[in-house]
Amino acid sequence: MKEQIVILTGAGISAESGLGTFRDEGGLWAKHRIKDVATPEGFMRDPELVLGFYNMRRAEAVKATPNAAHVALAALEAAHDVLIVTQNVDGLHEAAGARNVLHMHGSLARAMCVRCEARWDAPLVMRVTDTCPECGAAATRPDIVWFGEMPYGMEEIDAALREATLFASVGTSGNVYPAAGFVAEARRMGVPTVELNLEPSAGHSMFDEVHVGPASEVVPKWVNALCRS
Ligand code: BV8
Repeated sequence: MKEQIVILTGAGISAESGLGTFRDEGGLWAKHRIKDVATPEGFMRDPELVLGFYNMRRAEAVKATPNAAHVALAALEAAHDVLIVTQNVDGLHEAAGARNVLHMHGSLARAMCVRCEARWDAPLVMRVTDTCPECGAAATRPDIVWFGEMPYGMEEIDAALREATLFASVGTSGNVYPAAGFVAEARRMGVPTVELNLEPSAGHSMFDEVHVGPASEVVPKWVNALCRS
């Protein structure tokens, strides 16, 4: 049977590709304070610090390669209608061949203008002196959704959840809203829910099924079972 699957992914799916997660031991939020590097206020206070943080992550992301979990989710598109809603700002889902990917928290590959809100492909290294290609203002920033900012695609995500026959959550701690609330929304609409994570997340009890283990192992197994059903 062709499923309509909405798959939320988080930093855990990219961990085995060598990209840091946020809340694991030694994660990004152990080395940087969220309010300094992932809020608009932090950017206004010290744009160089914030651009440096994202330049470092962009340099790592361009060197990373998709792992078996990204590849398996991309393969799922051949057999089912899939929307990958990723909280991640790396491009590993697309690099693995996935076509229907929604970056709800933006992307390291994109930049935007604070003044005119134009968006374009980000240079590898962003500098405070960079100017907007549209309006010329020296007011560029990463096209990343920071805390307190509205995530992208919320209407599209709500519509996809309403049509879904299955909701899966892969590699996320379930700490950050509104993403962390999608499982409750799916349940309210009677959509079956499954979590695939290295360890049960904060919201694991909300899921009908929980597969515990590294994404590169549990995700291909889950995809194979789905494609056999
Ligand atoms: C908004 C930017 C409103 C890019 C990110 C109190 C209650 C409820 C909500 C709030 C509240 N106070 C404030 C809020 C709102 C806030 C929020 O939820 N805060 C939390 C901390 C309480 N949310 C917001 O501000 C959001 N916006 O609410 O806007 C609004 C409304 C109208 C108009 C305007 C505004 C915006 C949130 C987006 C922030 N940006 N990222 C970047 O720098 O990357 S958040 C960042 O953390 C990520 O993007 C991601 O979304 C989030 C969670 O990270 P995870 O992906 O889950 O990673 P984490 O490290 O936490 O977990 C990794 C998991 O992987 C673990 O479970 C681990 O076990 C697992 N794992 C590890 N290795 C593996 C593995 N799994 C499998 N295999 C492995 N190998």
